[in-house]
Amino acid sequence: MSGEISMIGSVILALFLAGYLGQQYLPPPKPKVIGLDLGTTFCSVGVFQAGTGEVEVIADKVGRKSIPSAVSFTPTAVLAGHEAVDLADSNPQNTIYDAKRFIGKIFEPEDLVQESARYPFKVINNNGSAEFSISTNHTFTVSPEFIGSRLLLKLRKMAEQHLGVPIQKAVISVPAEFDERQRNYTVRAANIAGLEILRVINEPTAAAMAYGLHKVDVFNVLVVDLGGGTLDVSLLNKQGGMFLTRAMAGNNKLGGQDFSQRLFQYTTERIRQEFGVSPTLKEDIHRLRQAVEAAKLNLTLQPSVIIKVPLHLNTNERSKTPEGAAPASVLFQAKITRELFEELNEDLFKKILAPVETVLAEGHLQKEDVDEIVLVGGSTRIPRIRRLITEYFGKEPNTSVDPDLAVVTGVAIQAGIMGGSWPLQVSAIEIPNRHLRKTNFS
Ligand SMILES: *[C@@H]1O[C@H](CO)[C@@H](O)[C@H](O)[C@H]1NC(C)=O
Ligand SMILES: *[C@@H]1O[C@H](CO)[C@@H](O)[C@H](O)[C@H]1NC(C)=O
Ligand SMILES: *[C@@H]1O[C@H](CO)[C@@H](O)[C@H](O)[C@H]1NC(C)=O
Ligand SMILES: *[C@@H]1O[C@H](CO)[C@@H](O)[C@H](O)[C@H]1NC(C)=O
Ligand SMILES: CC(=O)N[C@H]1CO[C@H](CO)[C@@H](O)[C@@H]1O
Repeated sequence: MSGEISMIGSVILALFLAGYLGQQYLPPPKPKVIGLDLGTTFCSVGVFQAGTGEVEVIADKVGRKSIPSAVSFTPTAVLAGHEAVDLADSNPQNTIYDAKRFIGKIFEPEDLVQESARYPFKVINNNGSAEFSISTNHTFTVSPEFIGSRLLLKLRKMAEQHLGVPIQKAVISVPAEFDERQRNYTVRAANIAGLEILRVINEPTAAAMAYGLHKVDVFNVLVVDLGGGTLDVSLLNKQGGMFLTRAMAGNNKLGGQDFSQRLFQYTTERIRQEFGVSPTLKEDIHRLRQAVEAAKLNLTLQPSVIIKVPLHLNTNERSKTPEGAAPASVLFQAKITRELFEELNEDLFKKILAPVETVLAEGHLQKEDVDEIVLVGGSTRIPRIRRLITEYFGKEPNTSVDPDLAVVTGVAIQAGIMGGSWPLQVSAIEIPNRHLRKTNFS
């Protein structure tokens, strides 16, 4: 009898030991909370991997770490991300982008009319809120938060596929200037996508966290976010583990598009000088714009690029020939140096400093008081812009994290904290600042 008991005891002990050892060697638990960056033009999802202690930004099947913030409606499907962009040309009225500019916002009727004039899709006014009118085989309206939900659902699916577990919880970022209503509607978008939002954090705070600034001894952090179309500058104060947004300023008409436009104007002028006419065919202009965009990106890494674009120009002699004559095919070639690109944009680049000075003045700080400068947004890759900021502050900004993924990286760290897979001492909390207003230069 006692032998039996001791045998049972040994079995229990063995099981206990096996469990203990197993726990030591078992893979770390899968992340349960995802971090979401619902951007105006691109969205991303990331997770904090407890095993490696690193953030993983989740890629799609072809390795792309962000999806365009576009949703397209067809009679049979609702597509989000790249699939939606593929339809933008053939289905422009039913392909919605920039929905974040409308989410949770109450508009004056005339402002909404002005906003909607910029888009190929129909924006309608529902008692001050924007809605989008869709016409497939029937006509209906959708809200900005519904558009957001389709993007978030896509990101959730990407995460579930990658992690192999269902996901129901998330942390999401919003612009610091979002008011309570805009935050609520962003949360609603996530709820429609079947996600519970554990915390909403400001994008600049997330960017600061991507650099681990919640863990180190810094006090004043300046975040410069320069994207495709807008500049946002935020001054953060860190007290203990808490971030407070002290001041915000920006320019909602300054970004990468404007820098490309300057180069585009320069190349069309060169074409006019060389061939006597400017390109007018839609396809020519499209090809030239693509070449200019590629050149802009290349000039970040290389001192010069050669632009080569085949064009079909209606040159002077040709326009006198009888109707039906094909336009002349020419090859436009030009060498573009980084110096030229910088000269073309110097006045625009300098505009970045105005909101920087404003937030410093509003925060009653000298530029020497700024402990760390964080750069976010694709346009902060431009070497001249980095130099401008370095020279202004007399110190290097923090740039080691991909500026397009800094926000999602920080949100994923916060998601890791909320999911409990992060050592306890570092929990970043944000103090809401309800009285803050953003100064806009534009
Ligand atoms: C639209 O087309 C889809 C697919 O062909 C069909 O399922 C749906 O019932 C149609 N809706 C209307 C209102 O005709
Ligand atoms: C329209 O909005 C106002 C406030 O924004 C609200 O008081 C009113 O009830 C709304 N009307 C309808 C029909 O929803
Ligand atoms: C936002 O949501 C909270 C919680 O649901 C609610 O108490 C608050 O009134 C909402 N605020 C606005 C402006 O919609
Ligand atoms: C940009 O650089 C890549 C390789 O670095 C090259 O393949 C591409 O042709 C370049 N584009 C232009 C417009 O020069
Ligand atoms: C220029 C630079 O890299 N500065 C700082 C970036 O952020 C880290 C904190 O994680 C600092 O230690 C670096 O010095």
